[in-house]
Amino acid sequence: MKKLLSASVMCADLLNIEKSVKELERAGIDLLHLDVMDGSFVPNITLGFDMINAIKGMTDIPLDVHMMVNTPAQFIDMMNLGKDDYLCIHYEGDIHAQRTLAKIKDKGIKAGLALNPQTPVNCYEHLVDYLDMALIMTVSPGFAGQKIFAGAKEKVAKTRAFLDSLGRPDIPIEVDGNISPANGAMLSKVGAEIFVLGTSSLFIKDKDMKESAESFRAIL
Ligand code: S6P
Ligand code: MG
Repeated sequence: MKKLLSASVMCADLLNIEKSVKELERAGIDLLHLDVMDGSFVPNITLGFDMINAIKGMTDIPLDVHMMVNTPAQFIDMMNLGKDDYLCIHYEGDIHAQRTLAKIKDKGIKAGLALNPQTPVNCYEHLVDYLDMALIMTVSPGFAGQKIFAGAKEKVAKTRAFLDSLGRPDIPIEVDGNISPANGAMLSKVGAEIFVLGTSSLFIKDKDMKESAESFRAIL
């Protein structure tokens, strides 16, 4: 699979969101990463469904929605997502993750399952039939600007080997949190294919986004 860049929209200029999205289009970004936080699963609150639907209406870049919420199933019907969009829930936020993933797929949306740093990769074992993507959190979720956790490289390598052993080399691994060019290159080598770009690589004051995106792509 082609390696994909997913821009973390919570790090963009939210007061000028349309301008920010056009800038990301110009930068050749592949996906727009939209963080939804509920103030309960994580100690922060971010983008809501009206904002997500408004963004969906202003661009052809597919969306990559990351639900950092408890019981995500209740929110699925509130978003206008399509066949090229990803909707990713957290294993830790849903004791009925199987049913929720099945619901996402029944709606024709690509389904993803995210794991916090301490959650073991074998959680994917009985759910691979419902997965279009595996999101490995490389920080504890909730905030931009954090430091990658110590076991991130080993965990991504282990996830790739585990999914391969289940006969699913086609399920891409997304990495999210402190994906700087150096960390991106390190994780690309051990199997990451989708990279969430935030303050560590794309949203840097006085730096051109197109140049940052192109130099990031060059090191993968
Ligand atoms: C936060 C969220 C992430 C951040 C992203 C920011 O937990 O899920 O998607 O927006 O990690 O990137 P950075 O480079 O500031 O860590
Ligand atoms: Mg995220």
